[in-house]
Amino acid sequence: MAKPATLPARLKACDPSSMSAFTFIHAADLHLGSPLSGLALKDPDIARRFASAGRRAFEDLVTAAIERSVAFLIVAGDVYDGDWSDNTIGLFFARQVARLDRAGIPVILVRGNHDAESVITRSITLPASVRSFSATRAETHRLDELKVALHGRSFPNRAVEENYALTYPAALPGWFNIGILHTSCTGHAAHATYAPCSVADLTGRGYAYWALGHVHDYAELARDPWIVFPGNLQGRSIRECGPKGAVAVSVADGRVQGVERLIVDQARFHHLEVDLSGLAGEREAVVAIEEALRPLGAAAAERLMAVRVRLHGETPAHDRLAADRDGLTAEIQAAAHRIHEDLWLERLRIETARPSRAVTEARPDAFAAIDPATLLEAVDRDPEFRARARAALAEITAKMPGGLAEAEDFGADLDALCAEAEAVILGRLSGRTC
Ligand SMILES: [Mn+2]
Repeated sequence: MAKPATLPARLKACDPSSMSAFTFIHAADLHLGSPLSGLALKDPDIARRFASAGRRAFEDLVTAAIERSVAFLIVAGDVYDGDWSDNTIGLFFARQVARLDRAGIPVILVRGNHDAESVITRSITLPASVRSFSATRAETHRLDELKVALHGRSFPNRAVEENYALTYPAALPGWFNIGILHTSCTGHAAHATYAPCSVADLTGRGYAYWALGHVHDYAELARDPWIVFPGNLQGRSIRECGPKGAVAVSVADGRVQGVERLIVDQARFHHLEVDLSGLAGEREAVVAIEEALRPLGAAAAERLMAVRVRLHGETPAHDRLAADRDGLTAEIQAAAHRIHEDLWLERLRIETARPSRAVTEARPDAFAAIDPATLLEAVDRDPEFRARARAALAEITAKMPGGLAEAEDFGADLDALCAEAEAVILGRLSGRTC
C-alpha cells in the first residue's frame, strides 16, 4: 500500500492539470454514407470495395484509439454525408462508438453542414459516453478527471453564416481548453463558406487547441495555439488526393507536446502526369507510363489506389493513342496491375499533341493537296460548327443522370473534345493508309 500512497501525495503538491499527460484523437469529416464518386471502374466488386473505404477507415481509427488508450476522440463535424436512406449507416457508427465506450474512451462531436440537426431526420441512441453539442448556443463539456474543457457548437442547418467562434466561452483558467468548430475559417477554394472566422478570432479565445473540421485537406493554421484541420478520413474522389486520416495530439503539463497524423485511408486517389514528348510509338508510351506508375505501388501498400493519368507532350504517337482509347486504357490498367494488384486507373486523359511539322511531312504525295489535318483544323475553327457542337453537348449533358455531367467534367472544354475527335479521325486515317 505504501507505493500507491506516494503518488497522490506528489500530485497534491502541484496543480493537477500540470501533471497530467494524455493523448487524444481529433478527426473530422467522416462523411459516412458518401458514395465515392467519379470512379470509372466498371467492375462492381471493385467499386464496392472503394465505396466501403470510408467505413473501414473509421474502423481502423477506432482500433488505433483503443490500441493507443487515448483519453478521448473528437469528431469536428460531418460524421454523416447526409440524411440516412435507412438505419445502416447510423448502426455502423453506433457499433464503432460502442467499441470506444467499452474501452472507456469518450467521444465528443459537433454537427457540421452535412449532418446538421435539420439534415439528419433519423436517430439511433448512442452510448452515454458520446457527447454532442447544442445547435442553439456554444457550450462546454468538462472531463473532470483530466481537467479538460471542450467548447463547441453544432450546426442547426446546412448553412451557418454566423461567426460561431465569437460566441464561444472564454477559456477556463487552469484547464486544458479545446475549441471544436466546423468552419471554412478564412476560406478555401474547394469548400463553401460556413461559420467563417479569422485565425485571430480563434487565438483570441485563449484555448490550447482548436479542433476544426470542414476543409478536407490537412492544415495547421497556427501552432500557438494549435489550430488544425485534420482533413477528411478518406478521400472520396480525384478532387481529394493524397494520404488522409486524423491526428493524435499529445498533451503534457497543460500544453500540446506534439501533433501526429494518423493515416487510416483505405483507398487513395492520385494524379499522375506523364510527358510523352518525343516518344515514337504506342509501345514506348506504355513503357514510359508503367515507369511513372511504379512508385505508386509502394504508396498503395495494403490499400486501393486510384490513379488519374494525364498524358501530355508532342509525340508522333499522338494520333494512334487517341484513336484507340479503349486499347490504351486496357494496356495502362494491365501495366498498373503488373506493379500492384490494387492499382486502378481512375481515368485516362489523352492531352498529347501531334508534332506540328510531322503531319505534313509524313503525308504521301496524294494527300499533300488535301491534308486532312488542315481540313479538320479549318472545321474546328468554323463558328457554325462550334455552335452546333455546343448545342449537341448541351443536349447530351441535359440527358445525363443527376450530377454525372459535372462529375465527369463533361463538355467543359470544347477545344479538348475537338482535339480528341480530330486525333481519332487522323489516327484511323493513318491506320488505313500505313
Ligand atoms: Mn463540412
